[in-house]
Amino acid sequence: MYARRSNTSKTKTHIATMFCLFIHVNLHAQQLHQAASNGDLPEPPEVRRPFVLDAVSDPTSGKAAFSFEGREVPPVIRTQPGGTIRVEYVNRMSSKSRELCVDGPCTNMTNLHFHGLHVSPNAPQDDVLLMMAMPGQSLHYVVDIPLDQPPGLYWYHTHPHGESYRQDLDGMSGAIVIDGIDRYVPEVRSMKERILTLRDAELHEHDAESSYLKEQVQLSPAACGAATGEPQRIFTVNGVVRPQIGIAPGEKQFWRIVNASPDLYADLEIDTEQLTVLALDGMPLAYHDPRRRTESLQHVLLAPAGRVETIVVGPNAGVHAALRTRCVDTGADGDPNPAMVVADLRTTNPATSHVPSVSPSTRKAVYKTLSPSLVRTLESGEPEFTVKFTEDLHGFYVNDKKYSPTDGPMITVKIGHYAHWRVVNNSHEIHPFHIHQVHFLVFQESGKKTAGPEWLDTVNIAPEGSVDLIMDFTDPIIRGISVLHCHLLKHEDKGMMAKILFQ
Ligand SMILES: [Cu+2]
Repeated sequence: MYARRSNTSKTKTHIATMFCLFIHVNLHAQQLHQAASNGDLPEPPEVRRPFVLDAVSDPTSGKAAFSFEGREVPPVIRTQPGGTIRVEYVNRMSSKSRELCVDGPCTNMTNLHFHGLHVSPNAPQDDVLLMMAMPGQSLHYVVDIPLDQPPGLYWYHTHPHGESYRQDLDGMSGAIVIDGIDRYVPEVRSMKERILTLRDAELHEHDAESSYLKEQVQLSPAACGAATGEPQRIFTVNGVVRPQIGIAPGEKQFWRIVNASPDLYADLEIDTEQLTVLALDGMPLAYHDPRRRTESLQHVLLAPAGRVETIVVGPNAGVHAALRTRCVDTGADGDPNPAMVVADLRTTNPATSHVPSVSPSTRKAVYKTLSPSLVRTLESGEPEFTVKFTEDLHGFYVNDKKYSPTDGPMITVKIGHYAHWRVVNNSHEIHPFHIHQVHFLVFQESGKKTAGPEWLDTVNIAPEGSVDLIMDFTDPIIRGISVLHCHLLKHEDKGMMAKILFQ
């Protein structure tokens, strides 16, 4: 049962005295500057043309970062179906890292993954296996977006096996918007659009600043699920701890939220309203069902890498509302994932708002409906392939195999069909399953039909649980060698990944 969490008068006092807080860990001087003193959500720069993205080692913290046009602020990449993303990715990181990766000091090799896009896994496109830049080297990406790419929110992040976790935790990620979601839900055309990229601030035990951060986000001290130990992270939004998001009473805004954390789950809700969801993992709900344009949801679980695109209505004047994450039970062997405040909604006058609106598109919507009889046949048949996630003290495994870069493909699939797959979690913690270049329909969780089957590219699997999926292997553009893996990136770095050949 939903219960409002905030005590209004107490929260008001809290906000009045609250000043915007930045963190040293993931903090970059320009972001500090950009957000200035009012705590407003910073708007990241956007890029539509070919651009240069530098990987740098921050001179103060030694942490890895993206640098764009001289500032350590990752841009939002924008294009449309049929467009091309051109990035010259230059590795200017130090060859002597001050940071630790899973196998010792990081080597600072790096590359890019374009998460969720239905594009080629071959160079110079979404290739995370052979495209790799050591410090001093560059990569030239030319990624062709197909005309039938579902318009929505995707993201890019680095994907060097063994070092993904550290780089992603340091903030090497950014949003990608494929324009045209208004073809499915025209009413968003008049709305202000906000892009919220959730990343992490690290907490340290017995540290005054960490205590302060925990207070700022009202980190719930109540026990949360079966995980033990102290919380290690809180969320930031566009690089800021608990920013304020301006919205007028009754105003409708279009929020596009990506969970770019390498290991925190976000179970998002807003105190005062239901979320009017248009898309999950970049996929408009209407893409597979033209009659289903939006869905009203009380809360939405975003595994690491997950996205939600939702209409938010400004609360009445004087009513405080926050965007929060609920506690997520990660299982007995999982990491604590407590409830906290992610951002506050701040009442503004719409006339003073400079946030841009959704740009209208002129093309017609593309739909991809599956016949109910095909779905029934796939669902009732035995799985064509089962992925099993396990872990022990020595590592993390897919089908009892720890990933090695020299491996051949674990599985070959013929392009041109839909396939029933099962992913089984034989461990005592949750794992998010992700496969590159493919969306799948989640129709069964731990043997039970899901209440609302959803098309996703990253799905959570409960401890000792399973999911049954209909994989969309129909698109010839994805031919080549790619990967599937757990999107808790520390698990991926420690072996929970496998190659797949799309043939
Ligand atoms: Cu995992």
